[in-house]
Amino acid sequence: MTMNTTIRKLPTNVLGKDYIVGDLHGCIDLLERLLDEVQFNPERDRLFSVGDLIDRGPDSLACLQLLTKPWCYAVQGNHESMLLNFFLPYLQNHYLDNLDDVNDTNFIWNGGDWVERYFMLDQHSMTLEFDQSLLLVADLPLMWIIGEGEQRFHVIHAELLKPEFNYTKTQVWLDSDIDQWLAQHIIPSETEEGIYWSRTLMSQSSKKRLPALQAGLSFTFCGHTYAPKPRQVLSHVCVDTGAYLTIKSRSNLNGRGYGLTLFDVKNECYISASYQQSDVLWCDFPLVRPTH
Ligand SMILES: [Mn+2]
Repeated sequence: MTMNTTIRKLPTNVLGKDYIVGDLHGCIDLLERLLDEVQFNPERDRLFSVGDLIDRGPDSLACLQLLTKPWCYAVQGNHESMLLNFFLPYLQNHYLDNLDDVNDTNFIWNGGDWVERYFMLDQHSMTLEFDQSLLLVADLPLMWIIGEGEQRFHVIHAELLKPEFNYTKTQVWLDSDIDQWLAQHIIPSETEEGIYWSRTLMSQSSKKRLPALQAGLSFTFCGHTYAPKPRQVLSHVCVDTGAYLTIKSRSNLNGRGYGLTLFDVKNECYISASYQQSDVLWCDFPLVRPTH
Protein backbone atom coordinates (compact mmCIF):
# COMPACT_ATOMS: atom_id res chain seq x y z
CA MET A 1 0.00 0.00 0.00
CA THR A 2 1.31 3.40 -0.88
CA MET A 3 -0.13 6.57 0.53
CA ASN A 4 1.31 8.74 -2.17
CA THR A 5 1.96 7.94 -5.79
CA THR A 6 3.23 11.27 -6.93
CA ILE A 7 6.25 12.17 -8.92
CA ARG A 8 7.64 15.68 -8.47
CA LYS A 9 9.97 17.99 -10.31
CA LEU A 10 12.51 20.65 -9.32
CA PRO A 11 14.62 23.03 -11.40
CA THR A 12 18.40 22.73 -11.66
CA ASN A 13 20.26 24.19 -8.72
CA VAL A 14 22.17 27.04 -10.38
CA LEU A 15 23.49 28.59 -7.17
CA GLY A 16 24.72 25.71 -5.10
CA LYS A 17 25.36 21.99 -5.09
CA ASP A 18 23.05 19.00 -5.00
CA TYR A 19 23.99 16.06 -2.81
CA ILE A 20 22.46 12.60 -2.74
CA VAL A 21 22.62 10.66 0.51
CA GLY A 22 22.29 6.88 0.64
CA ASP A 23 19.95 4.91 2.91
CA LEU A 24 20.21 6.63 6.31
CA HIS A 25 18.47 3.99 8.44
CA GLY A 26 18.62 6.24 11.49
CA CYS A 27 22.34 7.12 11.18
CA ILE A 28 21.81 10.87 11.55
CA ASP A 29 25.21 11.40 13.20
CA LEU A 30 27.04 10.08 10.12
CA LEU A 31 25.08 12.49 7.94
CA GLU A 32 26.00 15.39 10.22
CA ARG A 33 29.68 14.48 9.87
CA LEU A 34 29.38 14.43 6.08
CA LEU A 35 27.48 17.73 5.86
CA ASP A 36 30.15 19.35 8.04
CA GLU A 37 32.89 17.91 5.87
CA VAL A 38 31.43 19.30 2.62
CA GLN A 39 30.53 22.59 4.34
CA PHE A 40 26.92 22.15 3.29
CA ASN A 41 25.30 25.54 2.75
CA PRO A 42 21.59 25.40 3.61
CA GLU A 43 21.00 28.66 1.73
CA ARG A 44 22.23 27.28 -1.59
CA ASP A 45 22.76 23.54 -1.44
CA ARG A 46 20.15 20.81 -1.54
CA LEU A 47 20.15 17.34 -0.02
CA PHE A 48 18.28 14.46 -1.67
CA SER A 49 17.62 11.28 0.27
CA VAL A 50 17.05 8.06 -1.68
CA GLY A 51 14.66 6.91 1.08
CA ASP A 52 14.89 4.39 3.92
CA LEU A 53 15.59 7.16 6.40
CA ILE A 54 14.33 4.98 9.24
CA ASP A 55 14.78 1.64 11.04
CA ARG A 56 17.84 -0.25 12.35
CA GLY A 57 20.10 2.73 13.24
CA PRO A 58 20.30 4.92 16.36
CA ASP A 59 17.83 7.76 15.66
CA SER A 60 15.11 7.23 13.08
CA LEU A 61 12.94 10.13 14.25
CA ALA A 62 15.83 12.61 13.87
CA CYS A 63 16.22 11.40 10.27
CA LEU A 64 12.50 11.96 9.60
CA GLN A 65 12.80 15.44 11.07
CA LEU A 66 15.14 16.28 8.17
CA LEU A 67 11.94 16.40 6.13
CA THR A 68 11.02 19.67 7.86
CA LYS A 69 14.11 21.35 6.36
CA PRO A 70 13.52 23.43 3.23
CA TRP A 71 16.81 22.14 1.74
CA CYS A 72 15.99 18.45 2.19
CA TYR A 73 14.05 16.38 -0.36
CA ALA A 74 13.40 12.67 -0.05
CA VAL A 75 11.58 9.82 -1.71
CA GLN A 76 9.71 7.03 -0.01
CA GLY A 77 11.69 3.82 0.50
CA ASN A 78 10.29 0.41 1.29
CA HIS A 79 10.85 1.09 5.00
CA GLU A 80 8.71 4.24 4.85
CA SER A 81 6.14 2.21 2.93
CA MET A 82 6.12 -0.40 5.72
CA LEU A 83 5.81 2.35 8.34
CA LEU A 84 2.79 3.81 6.55
CA ASN A 85 1.17 0.39 6.21
CA PHE A 86 1.75 -0.26 9.89
CA PHE A 87 0.16 3.01 10.94
CA LEU A 88 -2.58 3.12 8.31
CA PRO A 89 -5.42 2.37 10.80
CA TYR A 90 -3.96 4.98 13.15
CA LEU A 91 -3.74 7.58 10.39
CA GLN A 92 -7.42 6.95 9.70
CA ASN A 93 -8.77 6.64 13.26
CA HIS A 94 -6.20 8.49 15.40
CA TYR A 95 -6.55 5.70 17.90
CA LEU A 96 -4.03 3.01 18.86
CA ASP A 97 -5.27 0.26 21.07
CA ASN A 98 -1.96 -1.46 21.61
CA LEU A 99 1.21 -1.64 19.52
CA ASP A 100 1.53 -5.32 20.41
CA ASP A 101 -1.55 -6.11 18.37
CA VAL A 102 0.37 -5.33 15.24
CA ASN A 103 3.83 -6.38 16.36
CA ASP A 104 3.86 -9.43 14.15
CA THR A 105 4.07 -7.38 10.99
CA ASN A 106 7.17 -7.20 8.83
CA PHE A 107 7.66 -3.63 9.83
CA ILE A 108 8.64 -4.40 13.42
CA TRP A 109 10.82 -7.35 12.35
CA ASN A 110 12.65 -5.19 9.82
CA GLY A 111 13.87 -2.72 12.42
CA GLY A 112 10.69 -0.73 13.10
CA ASP A 113 10.67 -1.44 16.85
CA TRP A 114 11.98 2.11 17.51
CA VAL A 115 8.41 3.41 17.14
CA GLU A 116 7.58 1.87 20.56
CA ARG A 117 9.50 4.75 22.18
CA TYR A 118 6.88 7.20 20.91
CA PHE A 119 3.79 5.22 21.86
CA MET A 120 1.64 6.72 24.64
CA LEU A 121 -0.52 3.89 25.91
CA ASP A 122 -2.57 6.04 28.30
CA GLN A 123 -3.61 8.31 25.44
CA HIS A 124 -3.89 5.57 22.80
CA SER A 125 -1.75 7.60 20.45
CA MET A 126 1.78 8.39 19.40
CA THR A 127 3.66 11.49 20.58
CA LEU A 128 3.06 14.78 18.81
CA GLU A 129 6.59 14.84 17.33
CA PHE A 130 6.05 11.33 15.95
CA ASP A 131 2.65 12.28 14.48
CA GLN A 132 4.19 15.29 12.75
CA SER A 133 6.89 13.12 11.19
CA LEU A 134 4.39 10.46 10.14
CA LEU A 135 2.43 13.05 8.15
CA LEU A 136 5.63 14.13 6.41
CA VAL A 137 6.32 10.52 5.45
CA ALA A 138 2.79 10.16 4.08
CA ASP A 139 3.51 13.12 1.82
CA LEU A 140 6.75 11.74 0.32
CA PRO A 141 6.81 11.20 -3.45
CA LEU A 142 8.24 8.06 -5.05
CA MET A 143 10.39 10.00 -7.47
CA TRP A 144 12.05 13.37 -7.94
CA ILE A 145 13.00 14.71 -11.36
CA ILE A 146 15.62 17.44 -11.15
CA GLY A 147 16.56 19.77 -14.00
CA GLU A 148 16.36 19.51 -17.78
CA GLY A 149 18.45 18.16 -20.66
CA GLU A 150 22.07 17.32 -19.83
CA GLN A 151 21.59 18.52 -16.27
CA ARG A 152 18.65 16.26 -15.60
CA PHE A 153 18.77 13.54 -12.97
CA HIS A 154 16.29 11.48 -10.97
CA VAL A 155 16.06 10.27 -7.40
CA ILE A 156 14.22 7.04 -6.52
CA HIS A 157 14.67 4.38 -3.83
CA ALA A 158 15.34 1.21 -5.85
CA GLU A 159 15.04 0.64 -9.61
CA LEU A 160 13.17 1.77 -12.74
CA LEU A 161 12.59 -1.67 -14.22
CA LYS A 162 9.76 -2.52 -16.55
CA PRO A 163 7.74 -5.53 -15.36
CA GLU A 164 8.89 -7.52 -18.40
CA PHE A 165 12.61 -6.92 -17.75
CA ASN A 166 15.00 -9.65 -18.78
CA TYR A 167 18.73 -9.61 -19.38
CA THR A 168 18.66 -10.20 -23.11
CA LYS A 169 16.28 -7.34 -23.82
CA THR A 170 16.99 -4.51 -21.45
CA GLN A 171 13.80 -2.85 -20.37
CA VAL A 172 14.04 0.06 -18.03
CA TRP A 173 11.77 3.07 -18.06
CA LEU A 174 13.12 6.06 -19.99
CA ASP A 175 12.81 9.82 -19.57
CA SER A 176 9.96 9.83 -22.09
CA ASP A 177 7.96 7.37 -19.92
CA ILE A 178 8.75 9.34 -16.78
CA ASP A 179 7.63 12.61 -18.40
CA GLN A 180 4.30 10.96 -19.14
CA TRP A 181 3.93 9.89 -15.51
CA LEU A 182 4.66 13.46 -14.46
CA ALA A 183 2.08 14.87 -16.86
CA GLN A 184 -0.52 12.38 -15.60
CA HIS A 185 0.53 12.74 -11.93
CA ILE A 186 0.71 8.98 -11.58
CA ILE A 187 3.17 6.12 -11.76
CA PRO A 188 1.62 2.95 -13.26
CA SER A 189 0.62 0.63 -10.43
CA GLU A 190 2.53 -2.35 -11.87
CA THR A 191 5.72 -0.28 -11.76
CA GLU A 192 5.22 1.56 -8.53
CA GLU A 193 6.29 -1.15 -6.10
CA GLY A 194 9.43 -2.02 -8.07
CA ILE A 195 10.58 1.58 -7.73
CA TYR A 196 11.12 1.03 -4.01
CA TRP A 197 11.53 -2.77 -3.75
CA SER A 198 13.39 -4.08 -6.84
CA ARG A 199 16.93 -5.47 -6.53
CA THR A 200 17.32 -6.97 -10.00
CA LEU A 201 19.92 -4.51 -11.35
CA MET A 202 21.90 -4.03 -8.18
CA SER A 203 21.83 -7.54 -6.82
CA GLN A 204 25.34 -8.75 -6.15
CA SER A 205 24.32 -12.32 -6.88
CA SER A 206 23.60 -11.36 -10.45
CA LYS A 207 26.24 -12.85 -12.75
CA LYS A 208 25.01 -11.01 -15.81
CA ARG A 209 26.95 -7.97 -16.91
CA LEU A 210 24.87 -4.97 -17.75
CA PRO A 211 26.26 -1.78 -19.30
CA ALA A 212 26.58 1.33 -17.16
CA LEU A 213 24.56 3.48 -19.50
CA GLN A 214 20.99 3.26 -20.75
CA ALA A 215 20.34 5.60 -23.69
CA GLY A 216 17.28 7.74 -23.06
CA LEU A 217 17.42 7.50 -19.28
CA SER A 218 18.97 10.34 -17.29
CA PHE A 219 21.15 9.52 -14.30
CA THR A 220 18.91 7.98 -11.68
CA PHE A 221 20.25 7.99 -8.14
CA CYS A 222 19.01 5.17 -5.94
CA GLY A 223 19.77 3.13 -2.85
CA HIS A 224 18.11 0.03 -1.34
CA THR A 225 20.78 -2.55 -2.21
CA TYR A 226 24.04 -1.99 -0.40
CA ALA A 227 27.58 -2.65 -1.58
CA PRO A 228 30.94 -1.40 -0.26
CA LYS A 229 31.00 1.38 -2.86
CA PRO A 230 28.60 3.27 -5.16
CA ARG A 231 28.13 1.79 -8.65
CA GLN A 232 26.48 2.65 -11.96
CA VAL A 233 24.23 0.20 -13.85
CA LEU A 234 22.00 1.23 -16.78
CA SER A 235 22.17 4.91 -15.77
CA HIS A 236 21.17 3.99 -12.20
CA VAL A 237 23.73 5.22 -9.67
CA CYS A 238 23.31 3.31 -6.43
CA VAL A 239 24.71 5.17 -3.41
CA ASP A 240 23.64 2.76 -0.65
CA THR A 241 26.83 1.65 1.04
CA GLY A 242 25.31 0.08 4.14
CA ALA A 243 25.65 2.84 6.77
CA TYR A 244 23.97 0.85 9.54
CA LEU A 245 26.20 -2.18 8.95
CA THR A 246 29.13 -0.24 10.38
CA ILE A 247 27.43 0.23 13.76
CA LYS A 248 28.57 -3.17 14.93
CA SER A 249 32.10 -4.28 14.34
CA ARG A 250 31.99 -7.00 11.72
CA SER A 251 35.03 -8.82 10.47
CA ASN A 252 33.93 -8.64 6.84
CA LEU A 253 33.84 -4.85 7.00
CA ASN A 254 37.59 -4.48 7.58
CA GLY A 255 39.22 -2.09 5.18
CA ARG A 256 37.58 0.86 3.46
CA GLY A 257 34.17 0.75 1.96
CA TYR A 258 30.75 0.61 3.64
CA GLY A 259 29.35 3.54 5.56
CA LEU A 260 27.07 6.42 4.66
CA THR A 261 27.68 7.91 1.21
CA LEU A 262 27.04 11.52 0.21
CA PHE A 263 27.31 12.04 -3.55
CA ASP A 264 28.13 15.46 -5.03
CA VAL A 265 26.25 15.49 -8.36
CA LYS A 266 28.02 18.48 -9.89
CA ASN A 267 31.56 17.35 -9.09
CA GLU A 268 30.91 13.62 -9.62
CA CYS A 269 32.55 12.56 -6.40
CA TYR A 270 31.41 11.23 -3.06
CA ILE A 271 32.44 11.07 0.54
CA SER A 272 31.60 8.37 2.96
CA ALA A 273 31.61 8.12 6.76
CA SER A 274 31.45 5.03 8.94
CA TYR A 275 31.08 4.31 12.65
CA GLN A 276 34.35 2.39 12.42
CA GLN A 277 36.49 5.24 11.08
CA SER A 278 36.92 8.72 12.51
CA ASP A 279 37.94 10.28 9.19
CA VAL A 280 35.81 10.48 6.06
CA LEU A 281 36.76 9.04 2.70
CA TRP A 282 36.71 11.14 -0.52
CA CYS A 283 36.48 9.44 -3.93
CA ASP A 284 36.01 10.57 -7.51
CA PHE A 285 33.14 8.85 -9.30
CA PRO A 286 33.00 10.04 -12.93
CA LEU A 287 29.56 9.14 -14.30
CA VAL A 288 29.53 7.22 -17.59
CA ARG A 289 28.01 9.38 -20.34
CA PRO A 290 27.08 8.65 -23.94
CA THR A 291 29.90 9.27 -26.44
CA HIS A 292 29.04 11.44 -29.41
MN1 LIG B 1 15.28 -0.26 1.00
